Amino acid sequence: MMELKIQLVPTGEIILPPGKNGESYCNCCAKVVGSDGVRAMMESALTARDRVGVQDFVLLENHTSEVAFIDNLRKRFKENLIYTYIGSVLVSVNPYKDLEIYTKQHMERYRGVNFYEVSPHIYAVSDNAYRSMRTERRDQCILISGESGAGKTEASKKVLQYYAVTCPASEQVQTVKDRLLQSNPVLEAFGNAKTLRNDNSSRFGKYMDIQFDFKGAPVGGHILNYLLEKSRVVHQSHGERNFHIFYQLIEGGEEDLLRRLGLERNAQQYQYLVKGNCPKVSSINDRNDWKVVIKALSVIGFNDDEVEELLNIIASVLHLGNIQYGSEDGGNAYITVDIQIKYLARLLGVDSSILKEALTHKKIIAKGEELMSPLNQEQASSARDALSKAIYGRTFTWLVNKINASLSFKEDFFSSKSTSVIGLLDIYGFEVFQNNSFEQFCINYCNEKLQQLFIELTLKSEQDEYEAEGITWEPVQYFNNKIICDLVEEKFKGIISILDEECLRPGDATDLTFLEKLEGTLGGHAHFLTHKLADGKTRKVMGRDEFRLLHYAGEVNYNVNGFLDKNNDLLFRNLKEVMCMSENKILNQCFDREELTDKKRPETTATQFKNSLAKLMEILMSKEPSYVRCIKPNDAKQSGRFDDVLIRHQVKYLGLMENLRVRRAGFAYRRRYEIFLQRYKSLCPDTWPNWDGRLIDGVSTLVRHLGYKPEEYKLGRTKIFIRFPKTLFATEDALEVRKHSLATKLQANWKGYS
Ligand code: AD9
Ligand code: MG
Repeated sequence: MMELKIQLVPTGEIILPPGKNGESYCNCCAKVVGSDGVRAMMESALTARDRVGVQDFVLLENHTSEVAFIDNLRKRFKENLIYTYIGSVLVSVNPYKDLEIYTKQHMERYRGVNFYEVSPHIYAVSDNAYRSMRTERRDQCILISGESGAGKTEASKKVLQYYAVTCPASEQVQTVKDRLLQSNPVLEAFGNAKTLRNDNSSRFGKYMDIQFDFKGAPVGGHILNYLLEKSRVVHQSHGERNFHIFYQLIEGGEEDLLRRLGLERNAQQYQYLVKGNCPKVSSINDRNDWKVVIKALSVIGFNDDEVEELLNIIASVLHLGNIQYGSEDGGNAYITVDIQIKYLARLLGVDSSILKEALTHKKIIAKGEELMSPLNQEQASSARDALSKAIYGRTFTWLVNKINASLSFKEDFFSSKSTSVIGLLDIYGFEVFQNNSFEQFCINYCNEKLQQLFIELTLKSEQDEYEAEGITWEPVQYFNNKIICDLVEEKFKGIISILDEECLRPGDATDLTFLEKLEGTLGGHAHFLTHKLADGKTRKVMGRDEFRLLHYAGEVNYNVNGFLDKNNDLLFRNLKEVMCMSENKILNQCFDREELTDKKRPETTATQFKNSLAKLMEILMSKEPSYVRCIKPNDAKQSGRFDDVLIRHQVKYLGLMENLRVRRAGFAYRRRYEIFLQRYKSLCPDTWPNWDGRLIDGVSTLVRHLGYKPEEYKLGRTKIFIRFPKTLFATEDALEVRKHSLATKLQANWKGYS
């Protein structure tokens, strides 16, 4: 006889294979040992665990080791187990292939089931947030972060799908669900594009509230959008594309439609689509996507006229891009060919001669008189591009508003009131390119803010929990990136303030004077560098038109060219006037006449963004957060490739090791009394089959029976806190052994009958 000890992943991810008959028996379960029997069974269990790793990092034996952390992530990734927890935080590694883990059966498996009782999944996070919202009546939010291409947008879609499938639905609710789901392809068509990092990169930030009624049915939604990367409309870097909708229209639009819009079925014909030299992407089927988008627009409630006007605008942007300027002898710009003007006048419903003049002149008001001052070729081109960006950007905002109107909760439509919300945040991820500009600066600043929120909320909530449960705790040291947020956003001294100051300064302000000001004010800051070294020498690796920020996620060099223009985001007055006259109903709503009489200077782009982020932080702080931390496994967008260096970098900057340390610093595991008792009560004769007394007393009796030492656990007000994973492992082992022994007895009895 021999004693065997089985180590299993808690939650029973491993299913033991049946053993065969043999000569000797295990003393704990009377099962066969010696031949293939129990030994094979044990080995299989052990190797399975060794193969798939632990499903919660807090259970790692060596929890301070980054190597062990990445090892665990790799093991699981190789087994297509892309999800792992750090406590309640979900870590997700992009598989870059379709896995069979998002079926309706999978959804059912997670529905109403406790977080730790099933293997980690985005559905578990979704379900947990949903149940917390319902039982605790508290608004929730799911914050999805990670760098570009890590899988945030996909994760947010999975959450939405989960609610659409699992939440109760009446006919009206079904309409809301359909609209919620269909808002995605529409917003992606207009707001996503192929970048070097991601073939479907979100070029705008999105926060979506899903509203639920008291029965837990989704009854409405609301989207907040953040800073669309408008510059992409007129320019793309090599290997990148413009927004998907342009290619979808050209590839998928019916012949009649293209004829009416004056478009050819060839993206190479359009200046705004050729800059990146990348009209086709193997992972994208523009023609199919076009069908999906048109159908989605109708589900959301767009009527035919609205779709027509929307497409007129998209086609107009392409025509605008093809307007070519020549230079007259005096240097004034003129439009070489009139064909685009003709189309534009028709599609936008504007007067062609007024439009033509507005595209070559600037209106100046001097001493109360209006003067038309001619533009040179370069000025005219940038005025044209500014118009294209304004038209596209405002149409995008209109689109979001229109979707919001269709999703808005209609009280008289439903018999109940909307009670609580779950917010979903999917925002552009941290980005570093060869050449980084104003857009990357804003995107990365946004990621700094989200990281700060993560730090504050995870540490704070941990602390709050100990406090609420009356447990003392040792705080853990962590890098607080507030210093970088301040560097960007502080009043007077921050980068945005300095940029605004240069934008407002009349006269000779340029991108380079802005850089000089930055150097003057911020030189010496621990997270800011330029080519100038403190001893007056030059840092060779940096250009004279760059500054470098040492972000929490890594170093990024920003080229200042275009910062002032992009921040000012100016559109000449006469172009605005033409748009206000447009007969296109969408543009009519986008360009308001009041804007022409408003004397106040509009807020700069960066300041608007800063303020909208501050509001977003307030919204998120008011809700109970769940976190999904997405990791990109390689830069080649390939399945099966796990690039250690790239992943180590992400683990570092996402603060996952710190997160784990915090989670482990006090107690590795915590469970509510009722759940703990329910799971393990069979291990103690006093608590099995039922415990009649107070829950805390039942748990206390149980753990004393199991031999827990006082230093191994603490009893809070509603939960047991277990300090070391090995304690929980041992309990899980005992449970497995008991299940195993029961099964063997049953089998023996059954054999006796047969
Ligand atoms: V960005 O910051 O918007 O540039 P995301 O949103 O983090 O980025 P996205 O969700 O778009 O990345 O994922 C990139 C691609 O990875 C997707 O287009 C899919 O092809 C692939 N992906 C991501 N997650 C999954 C998944 N769970 N299963 C299969 C996935 N493929
Ligand atoms: Mg995305």
